[in-house]
Amino acid sequence: MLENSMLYPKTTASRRAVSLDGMWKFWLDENGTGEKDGFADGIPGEDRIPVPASFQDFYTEKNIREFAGDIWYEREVFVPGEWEGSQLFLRFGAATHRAAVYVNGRKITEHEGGFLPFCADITGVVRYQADNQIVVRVNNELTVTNIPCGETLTLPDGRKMNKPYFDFFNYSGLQRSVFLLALPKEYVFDFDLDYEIAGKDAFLHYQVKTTGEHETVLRLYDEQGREVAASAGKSGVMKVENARLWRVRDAYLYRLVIRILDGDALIDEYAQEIGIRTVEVKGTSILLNGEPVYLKGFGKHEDSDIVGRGFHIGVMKRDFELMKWIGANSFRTAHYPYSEEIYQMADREGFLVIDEVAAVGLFESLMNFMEASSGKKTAFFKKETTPMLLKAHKKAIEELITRDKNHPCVIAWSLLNEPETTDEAAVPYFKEVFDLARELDVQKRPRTFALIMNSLPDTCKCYRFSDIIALNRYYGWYVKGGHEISQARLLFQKEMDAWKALNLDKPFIFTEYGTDTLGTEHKLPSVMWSQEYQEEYLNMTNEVFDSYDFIKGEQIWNFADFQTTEGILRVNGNKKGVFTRDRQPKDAAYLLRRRWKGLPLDYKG
Ligand code: CKU
Repeated sequence: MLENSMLYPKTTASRRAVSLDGMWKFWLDENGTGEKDGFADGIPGEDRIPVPASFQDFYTEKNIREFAGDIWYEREVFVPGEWEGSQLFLRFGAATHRAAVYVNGRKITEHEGGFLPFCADITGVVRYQADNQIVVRVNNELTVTNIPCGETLTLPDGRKMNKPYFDFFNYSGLQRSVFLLALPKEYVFDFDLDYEIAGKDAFLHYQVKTTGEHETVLRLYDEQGREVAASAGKSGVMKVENARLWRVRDAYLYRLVIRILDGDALIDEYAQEIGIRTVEVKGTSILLNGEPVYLKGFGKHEDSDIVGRGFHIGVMKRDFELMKWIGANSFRTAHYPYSEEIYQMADREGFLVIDEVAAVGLFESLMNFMEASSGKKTAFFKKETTPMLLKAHKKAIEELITRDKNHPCVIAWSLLNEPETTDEAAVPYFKEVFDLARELDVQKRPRTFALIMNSLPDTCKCYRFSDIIALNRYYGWYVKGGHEISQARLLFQKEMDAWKALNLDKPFIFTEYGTDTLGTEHKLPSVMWSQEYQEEYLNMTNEVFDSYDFIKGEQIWNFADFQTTEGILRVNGNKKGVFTRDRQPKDAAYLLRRRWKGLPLDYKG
C-alpha cells in the first residue's frame, strides 16, 4: 500500500484544497551544490517561473533549455490558524523526474518518478497563522534505474546533458499543479469500485479505505442530483436501478459521495464523478458493457508551445474539441501517465483511454525509432541494474493504478512501450509487471504493452502476456517508404498473416503508425514528408487494417507534432502529427475524419 492517498485534491465539507499554482522562485543548480549550500533554507536569485510548466521553453539560452541536474523552486504559503489539528499535506501532481521537498528548512519527503502525484506530510513542521517556506529540489537526470530510461552525459565544459532512450524532449520541472491540503485526522484514503450489469440494473461493488474506524457511508447521486443508491460500511454492494451506463462519447456520470460519520457529526467527505460500465476482452473483441468497440484515435503527448509538457487547461480543451471533430473515440497516454484533469475530461466526454506508465526506453538506443526494425539487440533486461529498474517500474504501476482506477475512461493499462522483447531475459520481468497490474486492479482491466517493430510473431517472447496485442508499425515510413510503398504493403500483410496464423484469439490494435509530414509541404506527385504522402500512406495502411477481422483499433502516431531532442532525423521535433503543434489540421485530418465518422463503433464486432 502507498504511503499517501492518491485521491485528487478537492475542497469538500471537511477538506480544504488550496492551489499553489502561480509564480515560484526558480534556480538552476549548475554546480549541483544546492544541498550543501543551504538552499533548503532559501534559494538564490530573484527569478520567478510559472507552475505548472516545463521550465525549458521560457528562456532564450540554450544552456537553460538543455539543463540536466537539480532545479530548485521556492515559494511561501500562509497556513491559517484554524487548520491546527488538521492533517496537512503538500500535494504535487508530478515533479519530473524526482524531487525532495523542504518546509521551513526541513526535508519532509522525496519522490522518484516524474509523472505521478505524491504528498509531503507537513503537519508537524508548519507554523500556523503564519507564512511557511516551501523549497523543492527537482532533478531531471535520466538513468536506466528509473523510468523513462536514458543516460546523463558530461560534456567537456563540465555541463551535464540528458540523452533519452525515447523520442520526446526531456521536459521537466513542476509540470503539474501543486496543492496545499488540509484533511481531518480521520479521512477517506482510497476506494475501489467494480461494476456488474444485470439487465436494466447495475451493482456497484465497493471497498473504501479510511485512516480510522468510524462509520463509512456512501451515497450515489444521478446527474440531476437525485439520490439513487446508498450504503453503509467499508465494503459492500449498491444496487442502481435502471442504471444509465457510461458509453463511448455518451458519458453519464454519477456522483459518489463517501462520508465518515461519528453519529450525526461529519468527520470527512469526499466526492467523485464515476461512470457505470464494464470492460472486458473476449476472443478478439474489446467489450464495453458487453458490446464490442472499435478504437479510433491517437497516441498523444502532453506537449505544446511555451509550457512544454506543463499542464495547460486551454490546450486540453482544444485537444478534446479536435478529437471530437475528427470522430475519434480513444487515445493512449503515450508515454507516461497524463495530468489527472485530462482523465476527468475523458470521463465527461466519453473517450476510452489506454493508460500508459512511463516505461519507455527499455531498449538501449538513442534512436529507437530507427533501430526498431534493425534487429539490434541490447540485452536490456540483462543489465546489473535491471532489478532496480523493475522496482521503480512496479512502484509506478502501483501509483498509476491507485491514481486512475476509478476513472470510467480507463479501459486498459499499458505497462511498457516498445521494450526489447526478443531476449528470454525479458520474460521474468514482464511476468512481474503483468501479474502486479492484475493483482492491483479490482476491475481486472485488460493489460497491454506496445510492441516495437522487431517484436514479431517469431521473435517476440512476451506478447502472450498482453490481453490486447498492441502494435507500433511503420511499414511505408521506417520500412520501405516512398515509392517502395507497394513493397511495404506486402511486408505489412506478411506480418499480419503470420499473426493470424498463430490464432491467438486476442484483439489486436495499432497503438502507432504514421509518417512525418510537414504542415507546410505539398508535392505532386508525392514525396515523403509531404501531405500527399501522408495520405497515400494512410490509404494503404487503412486498407490493410480493414482486411483483418481481429484488428480492433487504430490509434495513429501522433495527435499533434511534438518536441523531441534535436537531431538529423527530427525537424525541430517529430512531425507525425495529424495536427500541427499549434493544433491546426494537416490534410490527413480530413481523410481520417471521413474514415472515422464512417466506421461504426462496433466495426468488425
Ligand atoms: C515514434 C519503433 C517505433 C517507436 N515509436 C516510439 C515513439 O515514441 C516515436 O515517436 C516511434 C516515431 O515517430 O518514431
